[in-house]
Amino acid sequence: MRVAISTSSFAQYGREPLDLLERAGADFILNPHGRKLTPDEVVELAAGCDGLVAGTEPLDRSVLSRLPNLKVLSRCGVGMDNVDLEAAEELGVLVRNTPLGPTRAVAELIVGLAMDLLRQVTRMDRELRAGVWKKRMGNLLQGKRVGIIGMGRIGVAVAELLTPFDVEIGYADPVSTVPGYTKMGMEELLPWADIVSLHCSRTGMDCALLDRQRLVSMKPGSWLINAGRGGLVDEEALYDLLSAGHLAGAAVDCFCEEPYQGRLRELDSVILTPHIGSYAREGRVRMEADAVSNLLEALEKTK
Ligand code: 8YV
Repeated sequence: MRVAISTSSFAQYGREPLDLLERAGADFILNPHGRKLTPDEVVELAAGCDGLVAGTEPLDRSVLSRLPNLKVLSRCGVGMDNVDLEAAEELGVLVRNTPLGPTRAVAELIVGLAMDLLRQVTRMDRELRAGVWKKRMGNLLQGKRVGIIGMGRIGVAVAELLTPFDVEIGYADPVSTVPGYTKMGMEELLPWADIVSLHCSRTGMDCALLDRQRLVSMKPGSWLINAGRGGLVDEEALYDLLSAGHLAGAAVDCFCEEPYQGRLRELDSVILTPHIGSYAREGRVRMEADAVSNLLEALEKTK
């Protein structure tokens, strides 16, 4: 049995997932580039493999159809927007993901980013290193209205972690209803919230969920956090609204194009991180072990 691991970093904080593969008698090959692979690189890496432990690289029909031996695609992560699920089904490839590992890691990151935005920690750190000693006035999290878009596992974890800060929590979700928090439509939530945080998938969306019009409808002086998915936010419109001061700040962890090279890097009111929502060691180790167990369990089914 041959397994390719295309996710950009794997087993760096514990050998457990590789031990699991070895014990199952699998030959495995790791992503040699340490970055997100291109479609051709995925095909090259996974040629002849029965299983793939995948990251966020594109796994569309053109890639999957060039991997005729592939039986199982196991995402090391929760988001499935990079996988063409229809093509996988048609091609007889079983698909799995790891919904539990990233939850707490992303939720804790959101709390940190919210605090950082409100107190401008990263901005003053940058200034101080550049020789500028300037005390910027911040804001309290207490009393703020937090609007969560997408109230799945991660959205709920964010709401639970923020509740002790004495904030008001509203959420928009087309499917879930979660008792204890105020459900509202997106058009109502955006002008209402002081802080908006995105926790939904991009699957099935052709354009940004927060397009220019919706970003304009956000409350003046509010903050946006996107550690959900790149492409949920129109990055050009976000740049314009931050530059114009309509939005006070934004924290962006996921981008349309990764690695991100765009203009948001010019703005002091933005915190930028390289898609590290799930990069808390404890959660990551669990995700990797889950991804391998899911892969082995599914491969067993195909026998
Ligand atoms: C990446 C994520 O998948 O869970 C997700 O959907 O975006 C991240 O956890 C992961 O870092 C890639 O291996």
